[in-house]
This record gives sequence, C-alpha cells and structure tokens, in this order.
Amino acid sequence: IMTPSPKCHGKGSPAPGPVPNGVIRLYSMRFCPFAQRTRLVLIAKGVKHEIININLKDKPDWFLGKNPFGTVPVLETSSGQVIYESPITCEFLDEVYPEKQLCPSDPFERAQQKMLLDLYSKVIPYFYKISMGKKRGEDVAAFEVEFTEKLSLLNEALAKKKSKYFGGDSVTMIDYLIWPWFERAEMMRLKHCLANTPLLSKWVECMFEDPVVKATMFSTEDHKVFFDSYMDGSPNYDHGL
Ligand code: GSH
Repeated sequence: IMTPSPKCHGKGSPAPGPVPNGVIRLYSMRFCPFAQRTRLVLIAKGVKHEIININLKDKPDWFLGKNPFGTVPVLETSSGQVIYESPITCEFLDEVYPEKQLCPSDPFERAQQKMLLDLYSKVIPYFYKISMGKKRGEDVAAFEVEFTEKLSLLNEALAKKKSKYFGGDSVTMIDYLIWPWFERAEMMRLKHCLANTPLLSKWVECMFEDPVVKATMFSTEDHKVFFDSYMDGSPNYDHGL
C-alpha cells in the first residue's frame, strides 16, 4: 500500500486511485474540527485508514465529484461507497466496525446523545462568531452572553447525568462529537466563558487526558498559526509538515 502524502491536494492534483482493500479512506483537512470528529472515531475504534488532505480553498474537481458540498470529512470505502457529514461518518464507522462500540445500544440513551448533538450544533457557530469577531476588533459581548447561556445547558446535561462524560463514566460518541471546538477554546480566546460551568470545565480537563484525543490533537500554538493564516485569507493547511 502506498501511503498518500499528508500535504494537501489542490486543484489539478491527480485523482487518487481506488481505496485499497482492508482500509477506509478519509478525505480531511488537518485543522478541521469536523474532520477531527471522524479521526477521533477512527482512532478510538482502531480502524485501519488512510488520509487524503484537501486544499479547501482550491479544491480538486475529483473531490467535488465525491461530495458536491465540497466539505470534509468524507469517507470512501474500498467498494466505492462515499459518506459525508461528520456525524453521519462517525455513526457509519461505529456501525460497520464492531470493535469498541461508541454509540450506546439503548435506544433512549442513543436518542439523548442525538438531542445533545442537536443542541450542540447550535453552539458551534458561537465559537466562530466570538473568535473571528475578536480578531477583527468587534464587540462580541452579546455573543459571549448567548454562548455562556448555551454552555450552561451542556453543564446541566452533565449535572443531570451525574457522570464525568456526556454519555456516562467513560468516553462515548457524543464526547468525541463535541470535543474538537473545546480543544480550540484557548486559541479562540473564549476560555473565560467556561468560568461558570464547572462540570463542563472538568470534562474539558478529562478529555485532554484521553489517549485518543491526544493522538489527534494540535497544540494551541499550532491551532493559532492555522487560524491566523485562515483569517488572513491564505490558510496554511500544511502548517507543521
Ligand atoms: N456539516 C459539515 C460536517 O459536519 O461534516 C461541516 C463540515 C465543514 O464545514 N468543513 C469545513 C469545510 O470543508 C472545514 S472545517 N469547508 C470547505 C467549504 O465549505 O467549502
């Protein structure tokens, strides 16, 4: 098996061949939090995979042929099946690879995780509204108030569950789906918004210690270099390579 180069593939780059048997392919971008969800699940489950990073500013036509929305993550199997949208890729992996089930088997618990994910999808935009607004020197106080209110709902979910993690006493799917933005909280200059959500802060601490998180993580400094280059209009997708 030839391992694809970790450097990003842009417009004009040759289309990759079919996915080799026995591996699954992830189209990704090294600093993308959505794609990190899929990387977390691949590693947590020990799934043999290869990664092709995409230049999202100058996408190859063959990539748009796989996902018409042009977003990462995208999975491709050796039989040619293509799956995109991060929560869908994660659920697919959990269903196809039986090792270390990450989604609960109980229907109500599964529903609870999906309700939390739905709530969280309304939190994600605030990470960007606040960090980008701050970088542009705008007043983001109102966004910070709304964000803090939303975070207290996450804190309440942990309080109700009476456990360290969102699904119980060990890390499950919902923790990996929520995680990537909290890894970036310091870089995004919004850690102070967690001042009144102690259970959530504790969760962040615990997640930083998770070996799977450690395996996919970038330092605050590296996240910052990427974010700054993104904000300047020339994202450095290959930073650190
Ligand atoms: N709803 C998508 C998912 O959950 O997979 C969002 C993925 C997404 O927005 N990824 C970004 C992307 O591919 C990178 S962090 N952007 C390229 C574009 O929108 O053209």
